[in-house]
Amino acid sequence: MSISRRRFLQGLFASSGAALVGPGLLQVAHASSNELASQWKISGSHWGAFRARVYAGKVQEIKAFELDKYPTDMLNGIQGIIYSPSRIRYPMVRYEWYLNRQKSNNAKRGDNRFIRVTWDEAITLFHDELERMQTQYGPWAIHAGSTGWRSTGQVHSCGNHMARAIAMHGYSVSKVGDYSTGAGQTIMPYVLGSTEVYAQGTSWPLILKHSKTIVLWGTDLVKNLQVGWNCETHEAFEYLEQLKEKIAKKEIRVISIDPVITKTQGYLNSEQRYINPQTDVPFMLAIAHTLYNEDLYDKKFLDTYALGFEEFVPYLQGKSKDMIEKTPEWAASICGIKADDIREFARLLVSDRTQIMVGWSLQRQQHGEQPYWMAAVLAAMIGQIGLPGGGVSYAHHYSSVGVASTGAAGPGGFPRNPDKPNKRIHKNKDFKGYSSTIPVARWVDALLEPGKKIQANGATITLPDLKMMVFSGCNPWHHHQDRNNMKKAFQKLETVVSIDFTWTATCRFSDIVLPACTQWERNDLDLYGSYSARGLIAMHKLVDPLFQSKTDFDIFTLLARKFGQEKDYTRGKNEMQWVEELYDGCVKANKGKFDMPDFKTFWKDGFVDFGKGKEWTRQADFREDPEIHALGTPSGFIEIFSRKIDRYGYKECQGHPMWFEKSERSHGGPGSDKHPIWLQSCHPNKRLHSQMCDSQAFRETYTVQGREPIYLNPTDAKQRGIKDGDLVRVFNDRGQLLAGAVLSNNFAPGVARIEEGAWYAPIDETIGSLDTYGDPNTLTQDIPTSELAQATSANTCQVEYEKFKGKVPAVTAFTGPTEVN
Ligand SMILES: Nc1nc2c(c(=O)[nH]1)N[C@H]1C(S)=C(S)[C@@H](COP(=O)(O)OP(=O)(O)OC[C@H]3O[C@@H](n4cnc5c(=O)[nH]c(N)nc54)[C@H](O)[C@@H]3O)O[C@H]1N2
Ligand SMILES: Nc1nc2c(c(=O)[nH]1)N[C@H]1C(S)=C(S)[C@@H](COP(=O)(O)OP(=O)(O)OC[C@H]3O[C@@H](n4cnc5c(=O)[nH]c(N)nc54)[C@H](O)[C@@H]3O)O[C@H]1N2
Ligand SMILES: [Mo]
Repeated sequence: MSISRRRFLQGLFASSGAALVGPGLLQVAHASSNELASQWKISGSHWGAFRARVYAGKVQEIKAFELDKYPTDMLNGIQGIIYSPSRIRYPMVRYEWYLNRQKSNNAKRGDNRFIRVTWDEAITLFHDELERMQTQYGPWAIHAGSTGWRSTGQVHSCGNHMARAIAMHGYSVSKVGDYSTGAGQTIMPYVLGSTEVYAQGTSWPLILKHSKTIVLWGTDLVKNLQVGWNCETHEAFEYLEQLKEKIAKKEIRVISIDPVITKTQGYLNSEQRYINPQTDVPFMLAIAHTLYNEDLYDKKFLDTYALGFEEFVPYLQGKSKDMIEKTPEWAASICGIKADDIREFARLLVSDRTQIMVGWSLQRQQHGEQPYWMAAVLAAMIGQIGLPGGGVSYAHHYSSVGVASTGAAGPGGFPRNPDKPNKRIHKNKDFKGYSSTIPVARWVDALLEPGKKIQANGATITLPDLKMMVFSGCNPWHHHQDRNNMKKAFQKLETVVSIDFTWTATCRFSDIVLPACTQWERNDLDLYGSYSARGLIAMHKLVDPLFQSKTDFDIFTLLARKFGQEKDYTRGKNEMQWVEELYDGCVKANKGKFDMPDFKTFWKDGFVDFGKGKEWTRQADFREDPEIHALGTPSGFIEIFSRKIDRYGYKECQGHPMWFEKSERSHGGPGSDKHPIWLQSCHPNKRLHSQMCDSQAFRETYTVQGREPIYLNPTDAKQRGIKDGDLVRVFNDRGQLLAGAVLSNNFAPGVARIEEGAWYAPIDETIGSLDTYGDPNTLTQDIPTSELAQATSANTCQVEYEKFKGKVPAVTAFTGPTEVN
C-alpha cells in the first residue's frame, strides 16, 4: 500500500468507525494455509466487487476485488446480509388476510401476524389475486411498477422479472421518474436539454488539470461514491486522492456549500460555507445579482449559447414577480451567509476556471426544480459551460460519473417486457379514464384520493383507484415519505404482495410475502464501473438459496406457469443459459472494439477488463458549435427562461428560476417556531438505503443503544439536556421515533440528520405508533416538489426532539414476522 493510499484510507475511515469493524468481522477460516484457489469465488454488489471464500457451504471470508483499489468497509456487512436473522425463510401470508381475503380488517395490516404456507399455495394466492383484479376491476387496479435498488446482476434483475411476468398476464399501472432525482431529471431537459443527473460528466483528470475552484454544492462525494448502480470498483477515488494533494499544495480550492461538514470535506480538508437548509436559491440569486451589478458576467456566452436572460434580469432587479431586489443583503437574511461573503464568493467564481458540482439532495425538497435551474443560470453567467474543468455538473457524486467511459457495450439484461405484446392473458387496456402512468411518488395520493386530477410536467394525470400493489426490489416502507399517512393509505388496498429476501417493513405491511434469495445465492454477471463501463464481472453463486428462498427468476417462472406462459417467460432457457446468452450478446456488441474471451474462460477468470476510457469534456461539442450540436432543449440553447414551462401556468414552477418559501423551513422559516430543527435524511454512510440495515454485527458498529443515530448540533442538544449516547424522542405532527444521540460540531445549529433507510419499527400497526428504531420517513412530509415534477420533498421537514423518558421499548424491526399457527 503506497503512503498516499494509506493516508487516503485513514482520512476516509477515521471518522466512520471503521477501526471498530476491522477485519474482526471477517471470520477468517482456519484452513487458509492450504486454501485452494477454486474455493475463492468472484461476485459483486452495489458496495463493491469482491472475492469470497466459501467453505463447508458457508461464506467464510470476503476480500475486495483486486482491481478495486479503494474498497469500502461496507464489504464487512455482506456476510451479515446473507446470514441475517431478518431473512425471510418461507412464503408467508398475513393471518387476518388469509382468513378473510379482501374482506379482512385492513387496519390490522402491519400487525406482523403471518402464517406459513407452501410455495404452491403462495403462488396460487398471488395468481388468484391478479386474476381477480383483472376480471373484477381492470388494469387500473394493479400497480406493480415501483422500482428501486434491486441487487446487481443483469439476469436476475428482479424488477424486470416482476414487470415481465405481470405484463404477460395483463396491463397494469406504471410510473415515471424516480425518488433519486425526480425534480432534477424533469427540469433539466428544459434547461440544458438532458436529464444531466444521469449523464456522464467531464473526466476527473481534466477537472484536476484545469479547475482552479471546485464548488461542491450539497454533495458528499466520498460518502456517496461508496456505492454504485453496477458492481462498484471505486475508480473515482483515485482522483479524489489527487484532488486532496492539489488542495494541500493550494493548486485548487474546493468549497463546500452545505449545512453540514461532509465526509468529503473531512477527507479533502477543504473549505466550508455553511448555508441554511433549503435556501440555496436566494444565495444563488444574490450571486447572480452581484455578477450582474458588478458587470462580471459573460455577455458573449449568454448571447451565443443562452436564451431568456432578459426575462430573468427584471426578477433579479426587483422589477417583476415578487418585486424584491435579490441583493446579497436580502439573501443573507434567508440563507445565513453574510452579504459581503456572497459578493466575495461571486467574484471568486469568475476569477478563474470554476467547476460547480451539484448533489441531488437539494432537489429532494419542495421546489427542488429551482436550485437546479438556478445553478445552470449561474454557470451560464460564468460562461464556462463546455470548457474542461468549468461549467456545472449534476452527477459527479454518483456511480463513477467523471471516470472516463471505455465505450464498451454492457451485457444487456433479462427482458422487462413480454416478447409478444398481444399475447397477454388479459387484453383489457381500458383504464376507465384513469392515467395508466403516474409520477413515481404519487401512488400514496392515488390510494387516498383516487380520481383526483393533478398537473405533472405539462400533462393532466387522473390518479387511478388502486386495489393491489406488488413490490419487488424496492422497499416503499423505507423509501416513501410519511409513514402514518401510508398506514391510512394502505388500508385502502385489498391485496399487497412483496418479494424480498429480508423481512422489511414493506413485508410487515403486506398480505403475501415471497422469499427471494440474495444475489449471492445465484449465478449472474454485471458491469463493474457503472458509467466508466470498465469491465464485465462474473457473479458466481456462493451458496445455495437459504431456507425455502428461490431466485426471482424461479418465482416468476412459477407464476407464469400458473397462467400457462412458462416457456414464453423463460424462452426455454435456465439461469446459466441466460448468463451465457447475455455474455455472448456482449461479445457480439463489442466485436472489433474489445477482445473478449469465450464464456468458459470468462466464467473461470471471473472478469474481463476493458481498460481505461478516453477523457471527455461535457458540452464541449455544444460550445464548439451550438447549431450543429444543439442542446435537447426546445430551442437548442440553454434556456434561462422556458417558454414551455411558462405556458403551463404553474404556480410553483414558473418561466424562470425563482425563490419560493417552503412549507416548512428552519432558521426562522415557516413552522420553525413549533418544530425548530431541520431534519435532513441524506444517504447513509454505512448502508445503501435500507439495505444492510439487517446486517446485525455491522449495524452494531454505528447504532446507539441499538437505535439509529441522530446527528445533533451540540449546542442544540445541550439546550435540551441531551448528552452523546442518550436516547431521544424525535417528533412533529406527523409522527415520532426513537433514535440515539450523536453530538457533532459537523452539524450547524438547527440542523439534525438521520440517514434514510433506517428500518421502520413501529410498536404496533396503529397510526401514530412510536417507531422504535428511527426511520426518518416517520417524520418527513409527502408533498410534491411542484406541479412540474411531482417529485418527493423528503428534505422539507421540521422536527423537535427531547430526551426520552419512560420504559424503553424493544426494537421491533429485525426479527421477522410473528408466526401464527
Ligand atoms: N427521507 C428520505 N427518503 C428517501 C431518500 C432520502 O434521501 N430521504 N432517498 C430516496 C432515494 S434517492 C432512493 S433511490 C430510494 C431508495 O429506495 P429503495 O430502492 O426502495 O431502497 P432499498 O433499501 O435499496 O430497497 C431495495 C429493496 O430491494 C430488496 N432487494 C434487493 N435485491 C433483491 C432481489 O434480488 N430480489 C428481490 N425480490 N428483492 C431484492 C432489498 O432487500 C430491499 O428491501 O429511497 C428514497 N427515500
Ligand atoms: N453510501 C451511500 N452512497 C449512496 C447511496 C447510499 O444509500 N449510500 N445512495 C445512492 C443514491 S440512490 C443516490 S440518489 C445518491 C444521493 O446523492 P445525494 O442526494 O447527493 O446525497 P445526500 O447524501 O442525500 O446529500 C448530499 C449532501 O447534500 C447536503 N444537503 C442537503 N440539503 C441541502 C440543502 O438544502 N442545501 C445544501 N447546500 N446542501 C444540502 C447534505 O448535507 C449532504 O451533505 O447517493 C448514492 N450514493
Ligand atoms: Mo436514489
